[in-house]
This record gives sequence, structure tokens and C-alpha cells, in this order.
Amino acid sequence: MTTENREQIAHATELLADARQIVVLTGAGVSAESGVPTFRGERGLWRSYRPEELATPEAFQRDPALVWAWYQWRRGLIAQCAPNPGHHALARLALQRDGVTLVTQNVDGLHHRAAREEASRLGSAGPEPAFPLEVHGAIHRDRCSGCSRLTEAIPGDDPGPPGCATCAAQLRPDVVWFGEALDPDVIGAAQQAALGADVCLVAGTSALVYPAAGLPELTLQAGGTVVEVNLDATPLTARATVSLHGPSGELLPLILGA
Ligand code: BJW
Ligand code: ZN
Repeated sequence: MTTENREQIAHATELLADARQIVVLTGAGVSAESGVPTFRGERGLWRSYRPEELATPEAFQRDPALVWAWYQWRRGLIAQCAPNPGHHALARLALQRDGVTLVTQNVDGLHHRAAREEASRLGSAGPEPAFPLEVHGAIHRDRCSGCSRLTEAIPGDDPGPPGCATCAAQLRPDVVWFGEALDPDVIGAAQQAALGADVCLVAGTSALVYPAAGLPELTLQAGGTVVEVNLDATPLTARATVSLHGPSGELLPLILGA
């Protein structure tokens, strides 16, 4: 590691240690080291389709079997993945400190799993930690497109989306597609946390997809600072007080001293 990197890490650690309120925004990059493919970039492709072509209500209407197959493939893949040291460092931060709000765009549930594992390691017998805020939903759930009933997704190679047991309408994954509104309670809570944060720690997101990408901007507008962790530069890099370039599974534990 270069001296410059070491200084940047120390600076990030200091900003976070001095903060009263912290909001963390994560994206697909934090799960990349767990083996979950990202959306954009060369490893982010699925059979030559781009997310913009599959993660839309129009794609599901046009070809439900194709979109369903993509989700079943991803569900199978995610089932074989485990949280990495980045997820664990964030889970410990949120469990051990007050004033931390963890917001994720990821639908893979790995933050939840890391939190459960850390909570049991720390010996807390309480209920499952109430984080993160999953602003784009959760891939392990299905939602009925008719009656909105939520069910646990069942893995398998069904030829297309199954029907709802209650109303027979088509099931769909409980995720947010392009052009769909995010749950106003969930994104609203994330926006409040971003506005009240002294530091917004942004990790592993291309910071392109709104409204989630607007969360660090809210912290900046309210006078807070941004710390970014990403392999590459993003549209946010120029406005970050500290921008660390490298794998989040290595950098987050270093920054968070975990
Ligand atoms: C590492 C790493 C390692 C790799 N360590 N780093 C302006 C213009 C045009 C359109 C819009 C606009 N403003 C808003 C919109 C619409 C649209 C949008 O933002 N489009 C943009 C692309 C321009 N937004 C929406 O449609 C949203 N809804 C909405 O606006 O509703 C309005 C409305 C209101 C009222 C009624 C109705 C409507 C919804 C967005 C939903 C996004 N959904 C998806 C799919 C979720 C389900 C699924 O998983 O299948 O969410 S798309 C996909 O992108 C997914 C992700 O959560 C999201 C963000 O991606 P992310 O996480 O940043 O991943 P990548 O792959 O892009 O980046 C990975 C990063 O990690 C890279 O930077 C790497 O360098 C880095 N990395 N390995 C550290 N080891
Ligand atoms: Zn139904």
C-alpha cells in the first residue's frame, strides 16, 4: 500500500470517528468479492442483456419467461454466496455504534446475513437487526402483481413466473425495476438519514441510478462530507472529501478498524 493510500485511509477513519450521524450507501460492488455479479462493467452482463433491458416492467410484460429465468439464475447464484469482510465490517459498525443508517441498493440480502452473523457473534440475543434499508427490494421474495402478497421465492427452473396462490395473478420478484417508484417509506427514511448525516460513506456503487444516487448529494447539501470506496472513479469522486480506490472487502475493514 502506498503512503498516500495510508493517509487517505487514516483521514477516512478520522472523519467517521468524529461523525455523530453516519449514513452508508452501498451498491453491487460491495458484493462483487462475494461472487455476486455487478450490473455494469465487463463482469456485469448476463447472456448479452443489459440490466436496462431486463429490470423493467416492459421487459416483464414482453417476455415474462426471460425475465423470470434471469431472476431464478441470480437467485441460485446468490444462494451460493456469503457475506465478505466488507459486509461484516459495516454490520459491526451499525451494531456497535449509535447514529448509523445503512442503506443498500443491493437486493442480495448479504448485509442482513452479515448482521445476523455479527449479532450472534457479539452475543446479542435480541431480534434480527433492523437494517439495512433495502431501497431496491429483496430478490429472495416474490410479490404478487395482482394482490401484492409477499412470499418467499422458490428456486427452480420453472418455465415462467408462477401464479399467486391467493388470486392467481403472476408473481414477480419483490424488487424495484426502472421506471417504478421506490417504497416511499424506505427511500424517505434513507433521505432523512442522508440529510442528517455528518458523513455519507458510499461503497461499491456507480452512483448512476436515481433516486439512490442522490443520497450523498443530500448529505453534501446539508454540509456533510462524502467518503467514497470504489475500484474506479464515479460521478461522485470529484465531490468526495476522501476517495479510496480498491476492493471494498479490503478497504472497509481498514477504514472501520474492524
Ligand atoms: C467495486 C468492486 C469492489 C466493483 N470494491 N467497488 C435521469 C435521466 C434518465 C432517467 C432517470 C433520471 N433520473 C431518474 C431516472 C430513472 C431511473 C434512473 O436513475 N436511471 C439512470 C440509469 C439514469 N431510476 C428509476 O427508474 C428509479 N425509479 C424512479 O425514478 O421512479 C420514479 C417514479 C416515481 C413515481 C412513480 C413512478 C416512478 C428506479 C431504479 C431501480 C433500479 N433497479 C435496479 C434493479 C434492481 C432489481 C435487480 O437487482 O434486479 O437496481 S437497476 C440496478 O442498478 C440495480 C442496482 O441497485 C442499481 C445501481 O447499480 P450499482 O449498485 O451502482 O451497481 P453497478 O454495477 O452500476 O456499479 C458497481 C460499482 O461497484 C462500480 O462503480 C464498480 O467500479 C464498483 N465495484 N467491484 C469496490 N470489489
Ligand atoms: Zn395475488
